[in-house]
Amino acid sequence: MIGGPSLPQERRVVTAIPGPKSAELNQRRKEAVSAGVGVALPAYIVAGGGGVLVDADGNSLIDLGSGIAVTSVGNSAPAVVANVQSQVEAFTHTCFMVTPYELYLDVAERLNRLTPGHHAKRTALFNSGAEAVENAVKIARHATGRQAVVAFEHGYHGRTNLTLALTAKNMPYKQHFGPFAPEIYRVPGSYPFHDGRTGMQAAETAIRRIDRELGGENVAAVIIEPIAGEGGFIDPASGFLSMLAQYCRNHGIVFIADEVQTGFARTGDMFACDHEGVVPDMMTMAKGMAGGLPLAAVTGRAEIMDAVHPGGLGGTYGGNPTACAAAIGALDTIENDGLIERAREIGEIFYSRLGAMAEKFPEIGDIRGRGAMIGMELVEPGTGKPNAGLTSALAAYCHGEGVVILTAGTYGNVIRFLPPLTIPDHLLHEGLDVVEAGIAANV
Ligand code: PLZ
Repeated sequence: MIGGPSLPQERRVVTAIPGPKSAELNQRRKEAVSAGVGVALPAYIVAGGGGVLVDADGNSLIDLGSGIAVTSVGNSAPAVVANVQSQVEAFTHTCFMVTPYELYLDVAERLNRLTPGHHAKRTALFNSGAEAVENAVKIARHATGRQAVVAFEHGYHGRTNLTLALTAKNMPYKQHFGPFAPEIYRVPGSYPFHDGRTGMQAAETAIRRIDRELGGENVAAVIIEPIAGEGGFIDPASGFLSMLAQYCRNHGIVFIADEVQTGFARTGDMFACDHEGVVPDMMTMAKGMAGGLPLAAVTGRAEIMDAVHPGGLGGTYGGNPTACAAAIGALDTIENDGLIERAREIGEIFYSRLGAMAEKFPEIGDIRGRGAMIGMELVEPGTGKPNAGLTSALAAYCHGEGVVILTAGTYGNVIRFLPPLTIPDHLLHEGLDVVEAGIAANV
């Protein structure tokens, strides 16, 4: 089946979801795939494009998740497909560390130009968000000669050993997987809905903790997601990030923005840092960069990135030529199709529709985020306690009705919306109609 934007842009439910063919495949999964790999909605996909995913039973689902913020340019975006096709016909792999190729340079130059700040920059390419984060920490430690790394409450940075140490939440990520990498310290971030503090107050608390417990001169890096993703789409109060960045500058600490989830037009800016004009020393990127192919990057100040000895960074597949070709296709699509603007429009639709729902349902405690990265925190009316039960019931309802939505949050009580930026308005509205009916059916 051919996917891409020419797929009919409709929700079409022709069987139970998952239907009989998916159920059969899911049985095979249980017998072949480790039980440790979870699945949110076992509808097996055969095609995707625009704002839909088509499953093995012929259901057409509205995609409000983009495979966790990856297919921002839509599945099988034409420029991604064309670039990948011509690249796989030319050559599929040489290993950049053995015999290099121009596409890697194209991506590096593009990222050096697109990321915030006009200083000299360098880039290194990897395969996954976690691998980018690992390398960012390695580079920061090497460049500063220091060891301590500061991460935040509700932070998420991956599932490898070092990145699990940086990740805050135990279940399901860390449970029984320790011991974790040393020299990682966690401090409170800014969570306006819960802490009620201004950005400056929250930053002062974090900075006091760093000063008191570590001493700024011992810290190699501070790593933060400009909007916490897995932790619950937590948008820090304004001023928080800039004050933290300033503290890092004053103490020679490498300020790393983990834009793996927020990057590449998702938040209505090319990067979430752009919103407040924050210029990080280093940025980690992946997901939305390559239209669905696995590619990740670390871009940072030239003097930090070049501090590492030649041969100190690398990996067999990092910057794979096919993934680089896909990235060029995805970045062209973002720029040529005005997807940054489109993310803002999508955000306006979400805010107006969810705002109207919040008037009716006291269970909607908070609506937050930017652009096409919108979270809805569900609470128990009266007490304001996290309502994880309603959150999972709502997700299950939407899945059954052919709308793919994802949950998030330290307390499991956030519905997060991450539609492809190519989704048409009518599907957004129809998806939100289903969300509204799902809340009404479960309160
Ligand atoms: N940093 C900010 O959001 C990945 C995780 C899904 P990888 N988020 C999705 C899951 O349950 O495993 C993520 C992120 C931020 C780093 C990562 C890690 O990126 O490509 O999954 O390794």
